[in-house]
Amino acid sequence: MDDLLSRIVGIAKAAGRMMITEKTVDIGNKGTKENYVTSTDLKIQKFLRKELTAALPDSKFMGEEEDDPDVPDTYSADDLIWIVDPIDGTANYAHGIPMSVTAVGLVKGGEPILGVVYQPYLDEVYYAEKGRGAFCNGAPIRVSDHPKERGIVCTAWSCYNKVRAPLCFDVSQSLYRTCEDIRRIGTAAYELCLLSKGAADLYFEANLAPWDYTASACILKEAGGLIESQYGSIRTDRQCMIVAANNAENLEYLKSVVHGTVAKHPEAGITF
Ligand code: LIP
Repeated sequence: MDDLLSRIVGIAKAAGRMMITEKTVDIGNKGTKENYVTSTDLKIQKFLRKELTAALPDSKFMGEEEDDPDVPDTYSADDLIWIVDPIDGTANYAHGIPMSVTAVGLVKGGEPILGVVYQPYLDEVYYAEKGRGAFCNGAPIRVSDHPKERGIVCTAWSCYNKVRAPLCFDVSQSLYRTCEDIRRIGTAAYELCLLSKGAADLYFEANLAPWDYTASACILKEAGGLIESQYGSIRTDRQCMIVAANNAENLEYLKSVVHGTVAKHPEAGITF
């Protein structure tokens, strides 16, 4: 692990530990009742912005809880941009379910080149740099070789935009007939790390923000997994539908199910 990655792992762990150490947490909502933001989100994000931009002085910062979280037009493709979710799984955190992570991704030219995801309740830190492998707590990790019939599917049902819920439930029903089982864990960043270590095998979500998947996309690719969006490759400058799998055969199967189901749900507003 080189000095920069080691420093970022330390920063992500210090940030994630705040989920456990914060004793007074103010819980608010943004947009819908399902979309929480807490005082801990804001505290972690402030800490990450300070520490990450200090680690790479010329870098830019995009965090979920920024006033204007989208990538500002002033960011050029060559910029190094931190794409950060201070708490991924905020609803779990707000409800006292010990399943949320801090996710830190770094992109250059729109491509993830570094990813760190820390799950403080299990003290698990997943990390990768482009071209240098993926790890969990220092041990190399790799996707499974499970066929789809043994596949554990991680997914969600669009709780922030329930117009898309029928699409999501139909995708789940189709996958459930073939795959082994389904898990809805509530943090995309962590679920994609489960694929990276071979504990899960396929992933679908109708709409995610770049901070939900950027860090984990780097980790998953380095672990031998595949991740795409409706645009083909994932985009880090806009929200995406995300499909991911442990191998090409299972990704093609997943895409065939998703594409066929999307065609039956024009109300979801997803186009390829
Ligand atoms: C969450 C995702 C999760 C998704 C939720 C939400 P947040 O991110 O990680 O997979 O189903 O709707 O988007 O809002 O907790 O950072």
